[in-house]
Amino acid sequence: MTKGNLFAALRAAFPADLDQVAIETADGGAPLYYTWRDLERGTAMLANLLASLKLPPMSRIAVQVEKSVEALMLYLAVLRAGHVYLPLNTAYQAAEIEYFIGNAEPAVVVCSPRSFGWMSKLAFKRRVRHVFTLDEQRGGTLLERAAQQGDQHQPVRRGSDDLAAILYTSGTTGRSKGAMLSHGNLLSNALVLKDYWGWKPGDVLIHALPIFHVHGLFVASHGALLNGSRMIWFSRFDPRTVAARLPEATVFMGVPTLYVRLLGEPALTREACAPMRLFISGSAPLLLETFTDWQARTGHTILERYGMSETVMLTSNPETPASARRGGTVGLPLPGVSVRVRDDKGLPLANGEIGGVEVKGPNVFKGYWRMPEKTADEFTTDLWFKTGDVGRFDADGYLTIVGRSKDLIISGGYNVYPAEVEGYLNDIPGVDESAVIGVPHADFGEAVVAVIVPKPGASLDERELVAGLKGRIANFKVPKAVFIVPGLPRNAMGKVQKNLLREQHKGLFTA
Ligand code: MLC
Ligand code: AMP
Repeated sequence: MTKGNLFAALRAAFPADLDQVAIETADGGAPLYYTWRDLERGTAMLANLLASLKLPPMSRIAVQVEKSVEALMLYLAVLRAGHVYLPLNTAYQAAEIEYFIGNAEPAVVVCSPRSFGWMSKLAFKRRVRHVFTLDEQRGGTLLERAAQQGDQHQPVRRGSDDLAAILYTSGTTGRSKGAMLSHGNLLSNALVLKDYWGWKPGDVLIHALPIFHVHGLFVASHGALLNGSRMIWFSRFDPRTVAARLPEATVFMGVPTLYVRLLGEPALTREACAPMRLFISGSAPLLLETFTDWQARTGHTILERYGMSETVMLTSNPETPASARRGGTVGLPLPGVSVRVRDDKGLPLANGEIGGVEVKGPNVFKGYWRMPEKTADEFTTDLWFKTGDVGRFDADGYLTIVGRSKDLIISGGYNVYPAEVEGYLNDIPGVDESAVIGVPHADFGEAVVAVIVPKPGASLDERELVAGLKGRIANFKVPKAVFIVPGLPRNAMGKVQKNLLREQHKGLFTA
């Protein structure tokens, strides 16, 4: 079953009655209803457009567009046509995009019409032959061209090891790495989750996450598609409108920030949540406080699971019984996925002991795009992937993530690598050095904070520093606070003691 094109497996799960509604938009204004037949025809036309371009097999199709049902169809069409999908966060700025295009060498770029000027310039410079546009209102050249194509298309044959998508994840040092995920990686994980989370006939998913990362693109979309389930589709998360639609849904997936914001919504009541079957959280640690507040307020126990771009989902709390879901833990390894905890020397640790989390299984990616050395660094000699997360198992096999060995901040479910932000800060005239840290934040979980040392004689202004970064890097990486200091604390080896800075600033955003 895990053999072959992922699109074909998703298509096989469409309901027999293709005229049922598959996706309903819910952003205010008149809703749009997309039937399963619309998905079938729309993805065929887009796949035919890609086929008409006569691209080499498994070309990369890089996409930076606002969330829309057509953007989801584009993803499915890329799979259907046998090419490789490369989604890009809409927050990324030109300098960040230039790197991805240079590294991935896509054959096609799809961007929003308002980015076409700069995007086409840098794409053509990198010899990308085709740049299309797509906006949230079904406008742009992509759909104009697809409208001229036939609506029948035979999915291209693909093996389970063939690449389906490349997801860029930042590196602890240096540049982002493209995690290569195969059709088999994605399908095996989707099938396991369908079973493990007990997807049922009649389930309805509220889809309110972005579709350029694992959570919204794979876990949520594949889950609904593979179950032939209707989606209520929000192009952006708004707690008020999402809470208003809960009575019509059965499954919701969110990063912890979404749960925190929903708890601030008076319409989130036990009655509103009565038809709901499952609330799933992941991408960042869910505070125990949010877990228990949610239980008290809605009567539902959030199911927390753990995953990453390189491995899709690794562990999950059980769907049934709800009482087996343990707050503060990420649950048990998924069926077919092996997870172990080892110490720095690679020795296995007993339950209760804290060490590096490693994983093996059909979900684990094929390596980093054109970076064999980096790939080798991230695997043990016996070929387990080192997640960079630190955790412990308890006696019942539940995993708790207690920290990260990678210097990573997760803010509202987005990853920020301090080294990357420090690099941009250090390039600003007058900056001698900088230390970027994550501190607790009531809404985003963690917030990015920068501590900066000016060059002798230079005068720096916090607001100008922030303004200088905006437009150069994605907004979620821009520090929420900046401190200018005469020097950074260092240990005897000369290493910056970020733990002291974290301690000093830990109360900034939690009051
Ligand atoms: C927006 N901002 C953020 C931010 N999102 N800053 C830090 N962290 C974030 N996550 C910026 C905005 O640009 C704005 O800046 C200011 O913060 C306030 O924005 P907002 O209006 O409050 O943000 P909003 O647009 O509502 O977005 C918040 C959010 C969004 C939580 C809805 O960040 C989001 O959708 N997060 C989900 C991310 C996700 O899907 N992760 C899954 C990764 S997959 P300014 O300067 O304009 O004021 C993965 C694997 C796995 O990790 O296990 O799933
Ligand atoms: P990404 O590279 O964007 O896929 O982010 C993956 C990282 O998110 C993991 O390595 C973890 O550090 C973190 N993560 C995902 N889910 C959880 C969770 N439930 N609890 C704690 N951390 C998580």
